[in-house]
Amino acid sequence: MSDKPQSGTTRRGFLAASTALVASATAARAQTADPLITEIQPWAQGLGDGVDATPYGLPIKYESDVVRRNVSWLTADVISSINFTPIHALDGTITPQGCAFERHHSGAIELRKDDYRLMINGLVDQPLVFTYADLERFPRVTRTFFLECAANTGMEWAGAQLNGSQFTHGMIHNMEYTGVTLRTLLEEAGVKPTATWLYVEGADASSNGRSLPMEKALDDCMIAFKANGEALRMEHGYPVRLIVPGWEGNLWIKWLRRIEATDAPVESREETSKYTDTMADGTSRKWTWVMDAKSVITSPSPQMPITHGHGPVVITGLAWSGRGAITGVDVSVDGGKNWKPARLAAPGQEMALTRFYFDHNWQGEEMLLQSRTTDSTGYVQPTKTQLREVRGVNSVYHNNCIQTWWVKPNGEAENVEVS
Ligand SMILES: Nc1nc2c(c(=O)[nH]1)N[C@H]1C(S)=C(S)[C@@H](COP(=O)(O)O)O[C@H]1N2
Ligand SMILES: [Mo]
Repeated sequence: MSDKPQSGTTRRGFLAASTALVASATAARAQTADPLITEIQPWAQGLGDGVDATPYGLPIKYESDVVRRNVSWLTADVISSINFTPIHALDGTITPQGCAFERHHSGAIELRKDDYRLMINGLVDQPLVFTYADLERFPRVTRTFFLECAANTGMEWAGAQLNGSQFTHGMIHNMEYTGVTLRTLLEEAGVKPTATWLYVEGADASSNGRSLPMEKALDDCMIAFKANGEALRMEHGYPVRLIVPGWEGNLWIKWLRRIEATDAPVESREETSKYTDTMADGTSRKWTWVMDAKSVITSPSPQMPITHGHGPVVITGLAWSGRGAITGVDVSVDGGKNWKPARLAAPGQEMALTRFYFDHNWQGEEMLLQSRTTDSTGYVQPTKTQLREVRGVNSVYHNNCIQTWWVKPNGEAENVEVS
């Protein structure tokens, strides 16, 4: 990053002018007399913890605010509820399991590997029951995917509502999954040609039973038993969950217990009525499984104000598409009037989160920060106005519109809408 002062301003002059702000105008300090450098600090005057202090490490106490949070008024209780990933405070693309959002219909259950069974029945040559140990013996794959709840950003349809990217966009996580392809197991059972659908359900009381088209099941679905290299956490479906890349989270059955091959969707057993999209004309559409391209600036944002004063600021965020890979992200600092391309931290991966960075020189002016992504199908993320023209304001699910953060001269940010 450039260390040069803005043209027309000397560094010294600029520093003097920005007395209200704590930090310097550049990304590094000129002072070498800092006591944190010149004096021996307490942590260098004794010994640290031994290697056995924490057999399984947790984040250091100074990071204790980087946690999942829920919004108490959103659901009646915490059993059938949802919380949010602290995406505002994370970087990179992998979501640590310990702060990856949870959505349960009847609570998270404790299921031992020894008690785990997965049944495949219905239109198959041979109904089968797999133990956990059986699953470990099939050829294995490892792939990274995002999971987004269809309700993510759902509170924002009628107006800017929640103050923080954690709450507006945090019903998402992105993990590296290890397991077996669903195709491998379906072939093992010998799925009949007449089987065009699967009915998939979990071992929890809600079962979260869902119908899944066979085409998708054979294409890229997985049965996962590891996430980010370790066992799934209880809240994410330990010991085994279904992975449905690019499709809405409710199909990703946790504590997966049964897969029934059928020749039609099993509507009567589903909560289909819950997962429909209200349109502007009052009609509803259902089975909108794919998550369209979407992006959000995670910092600066309401929970991540600019506290370091004028000068270089790293604007960063996440982009994803259920239809393919992210090919680009543009950032606007003026509410969508002008756009400039952001840097992708790495080339977009299919159906996985992509991190973007936009290096900006901020001189304390108000900003209306927006990001707009494009995916490999050529689809461009819509504005809120464009989305409302089609979907109205009475929807809950599938809100993938461009988000605006208003950054004020003092560095604080607020969730707003621009017309
Ligand atoms: N068995 C079971 N699977 C389930 C659910 C559930 O309540 N029970 N909730 C679904 C919904 S609506 C979502 S968004 C995702 C959330 O996954 P997570 O808790 O790992 O974030 O799990 C899905 N799978
Ligand atoms: Mo969901």
